[in-house]
Amino acid sequence: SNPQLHPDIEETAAKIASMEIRGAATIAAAAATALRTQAIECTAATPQDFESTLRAAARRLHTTRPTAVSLPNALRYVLRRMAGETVGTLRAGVINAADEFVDRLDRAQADLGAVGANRLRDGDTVMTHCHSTDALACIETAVDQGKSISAIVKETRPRNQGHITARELREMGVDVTLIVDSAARRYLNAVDHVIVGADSIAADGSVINKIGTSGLAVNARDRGTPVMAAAQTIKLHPDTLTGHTVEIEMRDEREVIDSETRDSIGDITVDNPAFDVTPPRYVDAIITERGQFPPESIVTLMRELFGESVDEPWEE
Ligand code: RUB
Repeated sequence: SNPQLHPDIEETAAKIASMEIRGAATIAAAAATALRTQAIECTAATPQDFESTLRAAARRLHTTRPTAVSLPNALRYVLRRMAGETVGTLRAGVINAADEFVDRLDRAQADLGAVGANRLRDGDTVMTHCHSTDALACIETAVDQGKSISAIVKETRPRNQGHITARELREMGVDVTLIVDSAARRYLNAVDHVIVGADSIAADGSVINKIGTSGLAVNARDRGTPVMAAAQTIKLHPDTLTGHTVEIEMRDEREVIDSETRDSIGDITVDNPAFDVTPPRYVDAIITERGQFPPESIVTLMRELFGESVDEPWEE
């Protein structure tokens, strides 16, 4: 723990780790907002102290969850704009960057929603997995355009984020059917599009998203049902341009079984990976605020946005 850090940093980090704050876009916005608070409240007397406090805050936020690249991309966006000769200009740089980041996030989601909605026709049925604000933006825009949409919503064990999706779709006026994850294949014949979000998109077009996405995509391909991944460009993982793979978060076994069940089963291993990797050949389109892309061509957009080098401005 670092005594200079504002309590909001620790609180935001704890909420991201416990998933009270969750979903790649929401995590990114919360991290940028926490850095903004740190900048406003920072009592550092020198520009050096200010910068190192902000970097320490970013490091703390960075260690919470490893898979959603929107988190480091948010920290990068804000810290790169921390420039100037005085504490005042550094502070203003961080505040403006955080505001701009959150604003761009909102606009990107709205623009992406319009791109994704073009693929949906009146009367279509979609299948969802987990809870993705980018995926929901596509459906909401289609509904706003007057299209009638139905949804088959997978509950998404072990954390049941499908319940959040079911409620939000119902509030949009979508006709919702909730199913257990293992029932997905049975319903795919009646589905026009599988729509998922992403925590990261790799340079080869692989989609890293909630565990179960890859099995769903393989089943959808077998049935001829198109799969779209709604992912604004902060989900593009720049490290993968140089061959890095995306770390898959492993979570606590207590999300899977309670301690009583654990005791009655006895000495076994319980694994709880939070995400998986869907190869590009099972994904029909990646929907971004810059348009829709076949997964194999996403690398061109990544090079344009990130170049080949990725810095880690939170390191000293
Ligand atoms: C959430 C998840 C979502 C993506 C995209 O996982 O996999 O599909 O984060 O969400 P978790 P969004 O619940 O473990 O955070 O489109 O809102 O960024």
